Amino acid sequence: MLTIDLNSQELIEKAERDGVETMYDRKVAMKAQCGFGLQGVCCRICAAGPCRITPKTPLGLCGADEHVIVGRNFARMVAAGTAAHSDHARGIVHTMAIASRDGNYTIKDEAKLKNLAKEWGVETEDRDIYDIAHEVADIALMEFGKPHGTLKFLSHAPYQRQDLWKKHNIEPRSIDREIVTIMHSTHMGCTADIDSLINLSLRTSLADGWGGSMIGTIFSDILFGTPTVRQSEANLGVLEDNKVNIILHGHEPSLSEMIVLASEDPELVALAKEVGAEGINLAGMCCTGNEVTMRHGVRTAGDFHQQELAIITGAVEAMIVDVQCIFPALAKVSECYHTKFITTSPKAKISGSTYIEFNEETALDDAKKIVKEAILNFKNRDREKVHIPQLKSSTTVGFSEQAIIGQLDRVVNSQIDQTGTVKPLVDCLKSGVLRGVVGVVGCNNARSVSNKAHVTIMKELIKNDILVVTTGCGASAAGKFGLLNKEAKSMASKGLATVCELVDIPPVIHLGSCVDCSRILSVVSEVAKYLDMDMCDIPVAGVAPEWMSEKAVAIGTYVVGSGIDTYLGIMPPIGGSSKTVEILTQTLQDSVGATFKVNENPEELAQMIINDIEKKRVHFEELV
Ligand code: XCC
Ligand code: SF4
Repeated sequence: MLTIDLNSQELIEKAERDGVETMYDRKVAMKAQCGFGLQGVCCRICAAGPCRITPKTPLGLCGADEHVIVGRNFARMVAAGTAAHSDHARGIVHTMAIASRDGNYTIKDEAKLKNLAKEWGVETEDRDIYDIAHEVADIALMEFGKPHGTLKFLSHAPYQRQDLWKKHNIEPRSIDREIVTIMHSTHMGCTADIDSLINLSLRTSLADGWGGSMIGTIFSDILFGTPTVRQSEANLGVLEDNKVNIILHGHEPSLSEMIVLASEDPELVALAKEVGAEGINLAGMCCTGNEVTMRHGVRTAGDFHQQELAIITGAVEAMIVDVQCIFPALAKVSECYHTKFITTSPKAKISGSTYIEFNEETALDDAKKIVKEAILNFKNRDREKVHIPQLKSSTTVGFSEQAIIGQLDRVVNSQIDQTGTVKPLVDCLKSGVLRGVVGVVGCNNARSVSNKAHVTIMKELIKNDILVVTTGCGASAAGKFGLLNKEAKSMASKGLATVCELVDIPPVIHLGSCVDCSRILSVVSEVAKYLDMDMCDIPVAGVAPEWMSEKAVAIGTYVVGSGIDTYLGIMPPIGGSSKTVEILTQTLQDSVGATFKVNENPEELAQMIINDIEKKRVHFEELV
């Protein structure tokens, strides 16, 4: 089986009939993957190589052994992932720096901005909110390259965690600097010590979680609004036969927010009617999909593995992308249908696409131009080629940290006078009604069956009184399979189902896009601080059942660096170095209080998590 998603199965068959190649065909054609690559023991860092480690050639030409080679490759994955999240965040901060009262971008969450301004010592009294915004943005931009000190958001962690980071010299300085340090240290002839390579990886990844990603989340909330709870739907069944279908794919909300605005423009709506459509239907994909469903209820078309399939429905007028997780293959697939594949970012130009550059300065005009392209393409839709699969599920989305606390307040503020805290969540954890909270996040990976591990693991966890929070393509999977629906509490065990009933939440909570994994850090940190514990003492865990991207490696590493055990359903390319495996899966327990655990069998992985949460509870219950 290739995927457990029935819509996907239908469209894979349609692709075959249409003679269109997809990732699933390439997966079959690729057959065996490179063993050296899988083990991480191929080094291409200098042009004397590639050097590949085998029993007969245990050293590269420079004498680097398998630990050095694997460690350097791992560190570079962390650096690339951190760069991607953080450069996305930088874009958002630059956008905030040009926000203005009568411009395209305004400040939507003034309270959050003022809180941050106060935290950073920016004057707020009697000041125009936009002056505050610009000063705060300037300070944030310095976080990327400031010459002195460490990252400001480290102070959001419990003091025990901050002390630990200091003790192990993994407090990130500025974001870009950590990335550069890894690129330098992994250059030919630099760091050749596996412990140091892992330490560098930890420090850089923490610059992602408590730096780039956290800035991305907080600044997006300030600019575009902190998500609130709302209803939506997920899966390719959200595409509509009689409307102009536009898919928003990629990551940065600065583009998608403008497309949402443009799609409501009366002139463009009228134009859509003129060309014979009933209106404009936006649908999201990957993390952009998560951003717009969280803030606007825009329905989710699908996840990473459905990007080609969406076009294969024959019903998509435009696939609009910015950066990250975009298959170059979309150019070729869209040629087989009428779909316009529109790239917009100078950071991700793709040959064969229609490039319409999106500039923050001219954002709304650019967005209108893009939406217009889509509308004008409606007439080219070939009715013969259209097949929209029917399945979709209803979802409840929009759980920012504030929305979660708001939801908790609604239930308990009648009993206690202390609102605005995580106390109810803490009480549920203390009493054991909830055994723990687990973040199930990340991509789809062609090495496994699409969505199977996500769905299996989420279902197992909620059957065992474990509340699941989710982001990224994991969240899309949850949405598609009905797990983000409040009715899904019927799949949960008694304790969790009661909590869901009382707090009026689904058993799997959608926290947003992948940069929003920082929301998970924030919630766990608040719980820990409430209890005066470190984050590693709380019965929580992170899981990336089907991860594939370098960004996921950065996330997994900062989650471990934050004291939260991380479970992977796909083995990272480290198997060729026993020392790397040992450090990541065992030794880190002594330094950061958490490790990675890997099992490619989803049922077994779920059981491991459940057992480990119970073990963590023993220690936790002693402490509370
Ligand atoms: Fe990409 Fe963010 Fe992975 Fe999905 S989950 S495949 S990284 S879109 Ni982030
Ligand atoms: Fe080979 Fe060393 Fe060059 Fe890597 S850095 S390619 S191991 S010589």
